Amino acid sequence: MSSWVPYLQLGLLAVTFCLVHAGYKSFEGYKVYRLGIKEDQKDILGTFSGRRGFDVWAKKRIPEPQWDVMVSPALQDELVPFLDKNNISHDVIFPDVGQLMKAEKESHQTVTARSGSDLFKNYLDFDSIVKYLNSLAKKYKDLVTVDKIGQTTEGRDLKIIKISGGGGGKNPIILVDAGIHAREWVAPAMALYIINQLVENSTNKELSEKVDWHIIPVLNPDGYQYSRSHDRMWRKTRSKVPNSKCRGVDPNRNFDIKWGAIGVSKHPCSEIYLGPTAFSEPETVALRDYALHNKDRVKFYLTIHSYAGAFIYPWGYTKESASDAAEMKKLAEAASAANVAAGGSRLEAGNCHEILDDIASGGSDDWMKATLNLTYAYTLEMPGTDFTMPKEKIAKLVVPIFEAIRVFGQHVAKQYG
Ligand code: 0X9
Ligand code: ZN
Repeated sequence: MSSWVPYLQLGLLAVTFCLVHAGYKSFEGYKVYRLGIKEDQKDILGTFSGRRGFDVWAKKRIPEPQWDVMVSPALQDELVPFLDKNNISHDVIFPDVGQLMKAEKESHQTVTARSGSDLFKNYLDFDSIVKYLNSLAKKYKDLVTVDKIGQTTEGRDLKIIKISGGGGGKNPIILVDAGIHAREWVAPAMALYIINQLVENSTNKELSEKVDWHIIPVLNPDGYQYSRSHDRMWRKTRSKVPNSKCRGVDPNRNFDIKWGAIGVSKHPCSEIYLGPTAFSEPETVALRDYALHNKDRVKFYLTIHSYAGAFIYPWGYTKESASDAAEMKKLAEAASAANVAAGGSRLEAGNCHEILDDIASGGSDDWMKATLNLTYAYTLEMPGTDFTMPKEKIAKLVVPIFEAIRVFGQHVAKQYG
């Protein structure tokens, strides 16, 4: 056998390996720490926020103030002694994010939904989601319309599904979006289940008789697809940022409500980069214009995220609650109770500071409430332990939460219908 054959074999092996793993960020050696943060320690840790390799996955105030932070191998050696020196408690909750990603990737195959029940067995890619919406429009012509509200940076259509069982275009609108943050995959799954139940389950017919539901199941499809193909932890849009090698803007820091005031980063490489200007992103512009266009009819706004397990209401840019917070809290508690009664885990209800122990300006919830003068604007943070919720658990989560959504629908019908 000639001596170059083993090299050729090795080369082929390397090419195969590269093709299989081409461009998919491995996250090998990345760890997730759960930090116990006291009020006076937040500023100290501020020096790390916005740095490359320091990615806050979630903050929670209840039961104890805590931050879940993914840290790159390079930063771990710097961070751990820093935490010890400043008496900040830290537990490793995921010792190797690479393993987490691998396990998830193996279990998620791209699927095309053929029927309603396929929907919740996996996380659908954006094309399959659009196909499902179009199939509903074709099958339920009197109930469903599918439209586009704009186009993303990469040229994808931003799809909206409108579900209306009456009212001749005059009913109050419940406006729902999901997937503004790319990696929060269970959020579009929740939106799809809401759509499925409103359209395909005839026992829910009355929910769309006095109320129209306008739902954008994936508000950031460029990011969503990128998180499926390249970087599972991608959060932002995929726009080019002037004078930076990093891409993307956090769309939930990009709305023109106290834009840039707090809880944002001006660094384009940060996960919470606010963008070069307010409404710099085609995705936030599309939602803004759609809402303004329907200003008189939109009475309720819900934006779906993960994974703090709560209903959050404005304001998000200050520790203060909106003046009508009592109404928002009461309704959210009723919705939460319905979820629990159906077997779901408790969803807390409170303002951003109360729930997340954190505030941030430029969010869609605050903008909607202030601009459309709404009483009800909520962020639903789906429950979970991280972004890689096993696909087998989707149904167990979304089915009871639909009962919370039902409470919202019934309330809007009663109050505005
Ligand atoms: O920080 C956010 O954008 C949301 N949490 S997440 O972990 N999904 O990123 C919370 C948004 C709460 N609302 C405002 N801050 N306006
Ligand atoms: Zn989010």
